[in-house]
Amino acid sequence: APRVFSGVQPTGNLHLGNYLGAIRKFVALQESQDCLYCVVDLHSITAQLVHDDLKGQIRSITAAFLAAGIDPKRHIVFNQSRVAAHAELAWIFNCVARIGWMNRMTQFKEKAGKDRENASLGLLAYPSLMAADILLYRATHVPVGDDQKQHLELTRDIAIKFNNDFSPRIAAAGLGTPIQMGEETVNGYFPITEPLIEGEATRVMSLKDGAKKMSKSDPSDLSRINLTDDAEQIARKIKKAKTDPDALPSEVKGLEGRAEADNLVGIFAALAGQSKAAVLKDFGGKPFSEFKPALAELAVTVLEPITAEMRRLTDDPAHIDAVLKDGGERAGAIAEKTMRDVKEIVGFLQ
Ligand code: AQP
Repeated sequence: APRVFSGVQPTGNLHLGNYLGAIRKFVALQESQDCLYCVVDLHSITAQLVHDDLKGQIRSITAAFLAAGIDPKRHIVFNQSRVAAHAELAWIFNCVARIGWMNRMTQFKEKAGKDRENASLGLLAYPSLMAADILLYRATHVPVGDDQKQHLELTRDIAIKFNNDFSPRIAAAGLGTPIQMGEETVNGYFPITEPLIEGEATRVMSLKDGAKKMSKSDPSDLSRINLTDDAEQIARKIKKAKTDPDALPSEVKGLEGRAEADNLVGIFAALAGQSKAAVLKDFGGKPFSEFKPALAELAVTVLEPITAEMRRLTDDPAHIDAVLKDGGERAGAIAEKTMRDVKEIVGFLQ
């Protein structure tokens, strides 16, 4: 059966990129799918070990999930470290994945920087833990931003290698199910997960540099719109966003080579639920001095109710903690069954 899994790291203020690229899609998918949404706290200590207020960050991401409209009763909302099987399956996947696969990850190269020898082993193994997050629930679909595409390919590689290497054992244990691999159907244990990277805002760029993605860790707060920003801050950041001096083009083709313009039009389109072409139909030929206030107004209209609800929820940490505890218990029950199967397949005594 189809199942959706996705995670967000509790590493700082959520921004518009996280919202449009991920969280908003989580909300849309819950109407038709069985979903697990996870605050991936184990991932958050890979790049930086010590955090000032990790508990507060975990609660804040959970509040954003709920404020955006995720229903924790119909679906599962939990924090990763509560279900020990994530780390357990990640260990097995560390032995499935090859070091070469990890060394090729662009996120590792970017986050490790020049001093690669000094990056944590966890940062290198990050995609293996991510594969465990997804495959522990045998999730078939993962909504993410474009930056996670390579990691999801690696999740598929891990599932394929596990299914192949253990193929006779999977069959002997009677644990094989038909797995769709492109045109082919094979017998395996783990599904070959499909990334869901669609729409006009799969990669929201920095407001200060159209070549860099909007990111929590950018030192300039003007580079991003945080989900905690108020109307005035949002308007100011959009006003100060980098652009070129030309008017907006009337066709999408005209955005080529104009990264900043393309980004702002893409943000408008995603917020309005329109295509870029439709946005340019309205704004083609108009200067940024006209487009920017309209974008600011739209951003405030969409984000303000979420921000207000997030604030209300974070004032009641006991409620958030109860949601995470309940979600953790339900996730744990699914995970336990998978780990029993995996231990049987690998051949551990249990
Ligand atoms: N700029 C973005 N545009 C679209 N989607 C994005 N995502 C992140 N940035 C953008 C998506 O948000 C989800 C959660 O991300 P995460 O917190 O798990 O990891 P991240 O990609 O490392 O987020 P940041 O904000 O960029 O943090 P730093 O600065 O630490 O690198 C994912 O689905 C991601 O694709």
